Amino acid sequence: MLKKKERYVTAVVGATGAVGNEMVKTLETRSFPVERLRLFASERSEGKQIEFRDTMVPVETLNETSFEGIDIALFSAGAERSRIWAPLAVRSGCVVIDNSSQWRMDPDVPLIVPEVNPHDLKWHKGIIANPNCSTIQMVVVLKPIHDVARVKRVVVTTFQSVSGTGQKAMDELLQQTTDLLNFREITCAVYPYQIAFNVLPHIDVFLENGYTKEEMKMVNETKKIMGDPSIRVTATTVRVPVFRCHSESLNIETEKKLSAREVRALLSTAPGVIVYDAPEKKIYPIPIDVAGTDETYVGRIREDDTIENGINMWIVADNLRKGAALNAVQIAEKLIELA
Ligand code: NAP
Ligand code: 12T
Repeated sequence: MLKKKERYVTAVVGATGAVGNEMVKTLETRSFPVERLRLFASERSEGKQIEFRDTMVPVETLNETSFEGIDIALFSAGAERSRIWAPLAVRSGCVVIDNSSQWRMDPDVPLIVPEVNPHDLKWHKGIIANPNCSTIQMVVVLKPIHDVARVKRVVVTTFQSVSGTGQKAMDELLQQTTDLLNFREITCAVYPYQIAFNVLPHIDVFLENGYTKEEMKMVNETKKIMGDPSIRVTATTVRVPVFRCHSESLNIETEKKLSAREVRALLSTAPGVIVYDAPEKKIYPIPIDVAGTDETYVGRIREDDTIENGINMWIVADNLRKGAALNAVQIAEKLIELA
């Protein structure tokens, strides 16, 4: 329960990681009302400092008293750390916005995308979950369509960048690429196979049903965020040798018929969405253009005439921003608005 204040003592847990680093930048660029910034990471980062608003902030390690006096903590240090430390932070009077998969499907934890279900913030009990990156960009686009035409089923295939896995995966893609171009042997540590010049139909771990955990996050999180368990989603999630931005091919079946033109009009006024769709001018979203932006870009909007009411589209968003850091900061901004 956040109390209204002028400024908030704000923490980033996992501040040295790919997402945490983006969180610090996002707090700065959005002029978030930070009273004091506290940064946490593992013992490996002891002694490090990170720049925030022209000052160097030391990186601390976590202990039982770390969260005393902190109003808002953005967690991005893995599910295990969130499982252990988020409840403790809440007991210290802190509101936790958690980027890991630990609490997302917990019925006591709201799973929030501010453009889609800000109303669910009302029932939080201290922890608020940030959805999976691939799910966030998809629901931002599905919501306005669902509101007018009811989405019955979605078939999604993702093309996910390595930054989704973290800093080590970005290093691995760069290292493998330079090694291959210099005729050197490569090593695989983060991914099971070479990721440079390759494509892997495997994100997160495989489950009993033959799907990956990433695919099932898209299925289950979409229903929870949209507040409609009847929406059927089937996903194939694929890792591609791209540093930043996830792309997705969506096939959407609606109850009510929508033309491609109507979908284009609908999405062009939707919050957080930019329609970038003029195939005759070779205009469609691509990761290198979308990297560093805040919106979900939509192109290739066209009717699927193999089913009654079907639409195909291609969407791209920056997974470290809207897929992670930005969405978390937007949740914090909404909380402040409601405080
Ligand atoms: P990353 O680059 O590997 O960074 C991990 C961060 O966690 C680092 O700051 C690391 O600190 C810290 N950490 C590790 N062990 C710790 C410990 N014992 N105590 C405190 N801090 C510890 O990974 P990332 O890509 O930023 O992802 C981090 C988290 O965000 C994961 O939970 C991931 O699932 C989640 N995530 C969510 C989305 C999403 O879909 N919304 C997208 C990407 C990631 P050191 O530098 O000291 O090791
Ligand atoms: N394995 O937060 O590897 O559920 O791209 C996000 C991204 C888990 C998550 C990835 C992952 C998550 C990845």
